[in-house]
Amino acid sequence: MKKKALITGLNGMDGSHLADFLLKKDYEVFGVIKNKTNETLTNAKHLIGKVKMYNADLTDQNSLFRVVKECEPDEVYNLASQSFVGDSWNTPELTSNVTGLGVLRMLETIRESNNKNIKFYQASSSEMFGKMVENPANEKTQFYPRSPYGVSKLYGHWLTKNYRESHDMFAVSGILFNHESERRGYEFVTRKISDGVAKIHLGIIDKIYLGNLKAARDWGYAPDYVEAMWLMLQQESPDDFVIATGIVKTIEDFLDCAFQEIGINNWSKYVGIDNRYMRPAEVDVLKGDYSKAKEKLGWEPKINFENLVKRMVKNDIELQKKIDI
Ligand code: F7E
Repeated sequence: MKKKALITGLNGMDGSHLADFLLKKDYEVFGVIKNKTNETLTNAKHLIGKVKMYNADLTDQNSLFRVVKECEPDEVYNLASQSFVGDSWNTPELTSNVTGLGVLRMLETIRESNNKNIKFYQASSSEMFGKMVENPANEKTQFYPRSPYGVSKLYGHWLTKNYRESHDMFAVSGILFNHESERRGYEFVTRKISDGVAKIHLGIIDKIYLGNLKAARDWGYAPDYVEAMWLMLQQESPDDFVIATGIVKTIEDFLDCAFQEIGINNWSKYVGIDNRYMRPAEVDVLKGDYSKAKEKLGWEPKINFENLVKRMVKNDIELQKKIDI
């Protein structure tokens, strides 16, 4: 019998990559999508006919009960969230409800289901380290979130640990550092840059407006990271893992690399600063130590920073060319 996996946030970057990965592993895949219509299906369009999709929501407990009852999964990957940090100051209550309490609803759904062996993966985030009291951060590093998003993720993280310890559930958290791909949402800085650079290259716009260019992140490639999620659920016992590359680059480094892809070495006249994109409390730097994942899961990142940027810019140039036709 095929193993069954349920993914919340199927239509997101990670959800769609994870579905691709699990289908290759011959899983039967089910996915939760919020407000599912043909128009809202972006990253999951190619999964129509391959993945059974449910219109459900992390803010609606009964919708989750119904989905789990119907698909009877062996593994649940909770990837849905309000994931844009910048917006979490504007919508703190919504963010707490989806990104924080949504985890509680999913855990309760599993706890109340007939199958006591469901394995649960929670998408924790490096944003929980925020101000970084230790650099690089590992699984034992103290948390210091700097946004309503980070605080909500921390609630979900501790709750996952608590359900593991209280109810003997196989519940794990992957503390994933920033990861990007050609499917990244346009509000995130990497996609904003790759899309902007593609448009500058094709003469569609002449400038990109950004916020803090000095911020530094540990950026990996999303398809590499979904493999780590799966590996965590294949272990003998549940445990939490940091997933990162250990390499830190600034937004300026990303700009250097992206503009080089279109033959521009000095991008200063193509980039403007707009204070609207500055955050009330910034996370200056994030760097992860993935040695536990390397040792116990045998996981390592495959695609490096330069390759990641190249892929994103190339993809956006191709996309723009198609739109122009
Ligand atoms: O910002 C700076 C901004 O929005 C990165 C999510 O997946 O990773 C992601 O969160 C940095 C910040 O991602 C712009 O101030 C400058 O320092 O791409 P971002 P994020 O906040 O790191 C973590 C691990 C998650 O869990 C999240 O869900 O870039 N920055 N100028 C800008 N950021 C944006 N968005 N737009 C700008 O114009």
